[in-house]
Amino acid sequence: MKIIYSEKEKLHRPEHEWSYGKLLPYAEKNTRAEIIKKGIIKDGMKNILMEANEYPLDYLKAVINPEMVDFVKSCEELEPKESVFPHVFPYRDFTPEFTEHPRINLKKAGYYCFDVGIEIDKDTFEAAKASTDVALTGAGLIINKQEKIVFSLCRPPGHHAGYSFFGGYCIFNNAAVAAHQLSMHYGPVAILDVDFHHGNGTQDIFYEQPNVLYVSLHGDPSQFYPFFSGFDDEKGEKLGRGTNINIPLPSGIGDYEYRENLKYAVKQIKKFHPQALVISIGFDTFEKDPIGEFKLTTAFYKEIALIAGEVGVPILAVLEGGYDIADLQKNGKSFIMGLKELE
Ligand code: OKP
Ligand code: ZN
Repeated sequence: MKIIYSEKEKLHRPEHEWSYGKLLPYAEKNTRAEIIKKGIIKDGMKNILMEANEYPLDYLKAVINPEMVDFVKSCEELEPKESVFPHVFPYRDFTPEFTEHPRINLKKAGYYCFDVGIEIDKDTFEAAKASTDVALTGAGLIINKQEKIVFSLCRPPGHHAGYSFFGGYCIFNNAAVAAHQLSMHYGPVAILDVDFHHGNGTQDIFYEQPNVLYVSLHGDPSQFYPFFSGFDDEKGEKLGRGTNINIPLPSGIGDYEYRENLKYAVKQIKKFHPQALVISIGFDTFEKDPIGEFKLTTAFYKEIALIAGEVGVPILAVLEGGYDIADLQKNGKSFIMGLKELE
């Protein structure tokens, strides 16, 4: 087993996010991945840590709109105090393709942005790219048959970022970029998303793809972010019909109810016969998380790994959310202990 990290991920550190008309401190702290990494060192497991390699941008552009990737990269030229934090969102039926409307001021209008929970500055690209490299390095170890179990400490997270949009703290979809590589080299891949929120970006990227199954357990979108996506009648389209499974859950559920639903999800994944499993792991399902509204306990994260392990294929776990900074290290460790048992 290996745990992948990159020091560069910390570079992206917005100060604020808008939430229901209030300007709040940015909840997605830049130390999130590092906190889990420090726990590994503290527990004497330094030997399983590995720094990420760098991959060409083509790996991202295989599943992300190349124009959006280039736009985020172009933001490296912003002034030190300048940032892209739009409050205008051009509607897509007016501007279906940016190439046809090249006069749009992308740094002002949130053309690629779907919410006000993200801010891009000159350091964002480097950190977001590093986060994707962390996921790709993990996928590489599995593809080359060097490892069967890998945990990529990605941050910023990725599952809200789609083919042509970013938002919800997510810039590039780390899990999707990695899953695509796995599917190219390995055959069918399943993505199990156990973050509190629905991964609308991951769903978007694979919605018409038959070779990647997306299964997500999340707070019911009629009540929780992202509000418009994650309902159980979203099942995939065209060749991807049937390869998208959403399991919306009510607020307040604990280990017991979650376990039942997770077992159901794993059963559906097994029927798909994937050759590899990507887990989008969010710790915002924790009982003390300031954003998520489930009541999972620390010990349960180990169980999540063990239940997912029943699929019986190589696993790439990718970090998504988890905002209770005080307990993130021990929740991360619990999950890692489960992964270790799968080896
Ligand atoms: C990202 B991930 C609370 C507003 C929450 C964004 C939530 C993004 C979650 N002030 N807005 O899925 O953990
Ligand atoms: Zn989340």
